[in-house]
Amino acid sequence: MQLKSVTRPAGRRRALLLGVAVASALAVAACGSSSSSTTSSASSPASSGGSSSTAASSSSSSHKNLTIALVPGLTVDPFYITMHAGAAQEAKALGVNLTWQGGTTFSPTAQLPVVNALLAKNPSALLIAPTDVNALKAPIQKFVNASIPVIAVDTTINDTGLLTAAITSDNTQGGAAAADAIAKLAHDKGDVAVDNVNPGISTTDARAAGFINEIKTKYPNMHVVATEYNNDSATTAESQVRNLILSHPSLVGVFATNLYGAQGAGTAISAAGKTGKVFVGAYDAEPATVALLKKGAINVLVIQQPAVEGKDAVLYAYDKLTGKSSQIPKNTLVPNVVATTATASDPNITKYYYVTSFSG
Ligand code: T6T
Repeated sequence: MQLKSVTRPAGRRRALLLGVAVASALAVAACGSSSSSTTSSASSPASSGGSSSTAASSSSSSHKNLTIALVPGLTVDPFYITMHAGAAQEAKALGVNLTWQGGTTFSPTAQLPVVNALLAKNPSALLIAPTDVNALKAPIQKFVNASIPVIAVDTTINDTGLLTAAITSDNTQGGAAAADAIAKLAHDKGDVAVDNVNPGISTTDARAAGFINEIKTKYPNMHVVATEYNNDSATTAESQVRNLILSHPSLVGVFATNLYGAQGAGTAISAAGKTGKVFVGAYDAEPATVALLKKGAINVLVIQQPAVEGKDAVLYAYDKLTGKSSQIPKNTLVPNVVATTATASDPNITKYYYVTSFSG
């Protein structure tokens, strides 16, 4: 089932079309090309369509000196690998250079040295998935002070005034969708728990809040009995969910807010023989989580469109660097796609599954 999407402003349509190109070029349909993004703008978005397209085709050779740096939350996560693929496709189409550097764990400790080293290289623009809403503010401020525009992609920081734009999935909606799906399977009653990453991550915090709020406001006979933090570790998530099963006999559902939590929660449910008894709603579609979805150890997967996010981020950076700032939406919300065990092999769903490698 694909969730409601809203058409982009006319000036963004070229990005949408490029999304199609990314999906075909990768032959994996990772980017959810047919969906569009909702955008809102602090300045006014372009009212006349196609100007980026014209600029891209006429100027691709004259912008070879532009280097856009993409710093993911971590480099080994299929979500960010798929984002890289979308960004690289867009950079190629626009004739700009794209660099990709990051840590191998999702933490400010791993990300800060990468970001600080990048500043010395003076890229034309920085695209970043900040690993913490506060810890990345000071380094991002340094880029802004050096007149290097910064676009947040996926996660963001608290001080959004520093950013040229922010692109993310509809995280609140994704959490609420998981809550509704679990409630339906559990006949609107019982205890549920959240397995989150770490406090201070904008995306996963919003997903957890969306889930908890939906349960509290719509399901009076359901109760959120615990929130655990797994530090982006599937192994930790697995042992947390095993413990939740033991300590909460009325547990009917677990919401895992990202890919590693999903792997851990699904594995725990399967190992404990709780498939079909404790329902799992979770985020992100890569081979391990899709396998768990297919066998019913995960019941619902909220799938994002990271290639679309990466592509949009490169386009907005290009617009900023080529004098088209008025075309850039301040906030872009990319819709989710929700998969269930029943739809896991449907081509309309599988085209959104993430890639696990990209060497662009
Ligand atoms: O869920 C994605 C991303 O959106 C989130 O910000 C961090 O975790 C992932 O990368 C999945 O591991």
